[in-house]
Amino acid sequence: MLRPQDTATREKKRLDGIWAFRLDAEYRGRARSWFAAPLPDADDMAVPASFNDVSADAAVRDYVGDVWYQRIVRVPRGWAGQRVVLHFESATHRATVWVDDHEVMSHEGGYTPFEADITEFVTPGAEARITVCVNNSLSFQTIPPGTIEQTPAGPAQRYWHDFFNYAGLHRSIWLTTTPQAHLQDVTVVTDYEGGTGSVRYTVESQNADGLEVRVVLRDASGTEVATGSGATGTLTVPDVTLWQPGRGYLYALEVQLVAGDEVHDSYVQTVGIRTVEVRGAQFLINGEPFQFKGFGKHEDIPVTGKGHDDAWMVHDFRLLDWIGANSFRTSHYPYSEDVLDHADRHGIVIIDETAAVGLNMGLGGGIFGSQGYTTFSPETVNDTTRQVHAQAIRELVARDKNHPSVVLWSIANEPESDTEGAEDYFRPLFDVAREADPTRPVGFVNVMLAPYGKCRVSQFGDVLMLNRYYGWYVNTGDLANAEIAWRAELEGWASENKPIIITEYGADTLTGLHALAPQPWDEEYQIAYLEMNHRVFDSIPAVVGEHVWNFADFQTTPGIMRVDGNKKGVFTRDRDPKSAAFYLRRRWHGED
Ligand code: BDP
Repeated sequence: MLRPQDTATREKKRLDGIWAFRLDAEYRGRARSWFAAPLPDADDMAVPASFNDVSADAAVRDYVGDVWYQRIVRVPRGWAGQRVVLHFESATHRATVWVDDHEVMSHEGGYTPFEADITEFVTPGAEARITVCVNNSLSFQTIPPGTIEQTPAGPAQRYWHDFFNYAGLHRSIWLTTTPQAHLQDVTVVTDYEGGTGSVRYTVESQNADGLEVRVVLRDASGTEVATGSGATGTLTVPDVTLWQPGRGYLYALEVQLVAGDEVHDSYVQTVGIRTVEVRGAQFLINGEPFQFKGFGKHEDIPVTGKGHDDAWMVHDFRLLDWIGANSFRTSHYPYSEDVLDHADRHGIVIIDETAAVGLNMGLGGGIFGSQGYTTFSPETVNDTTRQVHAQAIRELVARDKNHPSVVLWSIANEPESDTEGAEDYFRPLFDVAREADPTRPVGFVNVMLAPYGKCRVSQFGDVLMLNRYYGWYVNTGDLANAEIAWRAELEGWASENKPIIITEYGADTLTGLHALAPQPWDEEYQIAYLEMNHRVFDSIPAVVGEHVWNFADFQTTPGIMRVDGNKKGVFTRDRDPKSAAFYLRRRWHGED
């Protein structure tokens, strides 16, 4: 699938704005064909946004079930003869879409795009009614998983991930055209030898019998540097300028479907020429050891929730630059494609993660409410879940394979990984990822419940990604013992001769809380905690990365361990710096 684009042969129209919206707690909409007429008793809702916090009603915030969105769109009259496509960048967690009375598509999974050819259902120049039924419930067969429990007060959604289950239409929706004969997909793989780069490309097209593929590669100034023809080929780029961390140099590959001089379709794929390789305990980008400095992030902002917002995105990247970060992980789901494009342009390195988070019934148990479930079993996370998970991996790779910023796939965050069930579940999923993309390393994020010597899944990864909270969830407030225990565990992992990225370490911190004797939750403790971790990392060469948890405070489900959300941010939810931000800035800019 190609992201909508304006080119010489394609047009797009953004459908963001105010849509009609309503809840459907009794699941009546389908039976009553709400798609067939103006949505009854509708309210206004902003798109893109999570619907939860836009409303002033707690019942909307915590709502679980079907919600409906609808709007009228006029199809541009100039689109006659074109193929008209309706494209959703995402719908969380699943959606069914109608154009007037016709059901045109359904999609499972909240963070990847989907589209349908709706040419036969629309008339250029005329209006069409677009209706979307979005459902946000989670079950053991969804990614991420959850379950709806029957409680005395009624059904209640439970899930095991530590961020609020924001839902709705989080990203742009497009009405877009392609010619009838059109390009369908482009894949690029880059390499270089000395000063000469290479771009191997593969193009898929449809209804293109008798047409040929022609490609032109231009550098950032627009100068043509290579041309080619045929659906696959390799372009040679003399005097290559590499895409590098901190310097997101991009070429543009124009792909055309042609008959002689006549251009039938045209699409522009940006290309960053770089290599990624794991060698021993090193993570190499362009043959140079790369040290990840940055954060686990979230798509999470006030009011809009997980809705994409350009201003907040640009601001976040400025803050990354200010603090000296060179990378982040898309914890715990695929982020907006705008974020990946921005990272490509700015040379920010990304660990790209699926939404497989919370496959672990061991977390949040104990006195905080024993889960009473077995993680991997026929009744819980099972073969069907694994198929959904495999599809999520394939869709992530299909969407993000051409982004030079993406250097590593993370197929899950903190799943149970110390059992036979976990080993059986994950082994084939690593194969799925490698088959989808043989060019990038693959890993998963290990949880502290499966420490060195106990984990049965890390054997499959090219890289070890560890989340550890010594000095926070264990050895709470006791940094001296935390340091001893942490170093001992990490030395064990280092013996595996794989690169280690610490994908999470962090301490909840209430901005404005200070103390002479640092204690958990105050700003001084956050700094002391980070300093302790850094002493450990700096003493172990196999540690090639540190991603603090989290870039900013974020919303979660309520709980006695959360105060208006998770407070492990180095910035507040409004992006004000905590004291730790200045400490990290010194470390990451090499001033300490
Ligand atoms: C880890 C999770 C992350 C949580 C974090 C925390 O990967 O999503 O938010 O811990 O507890 O378990 O702050």
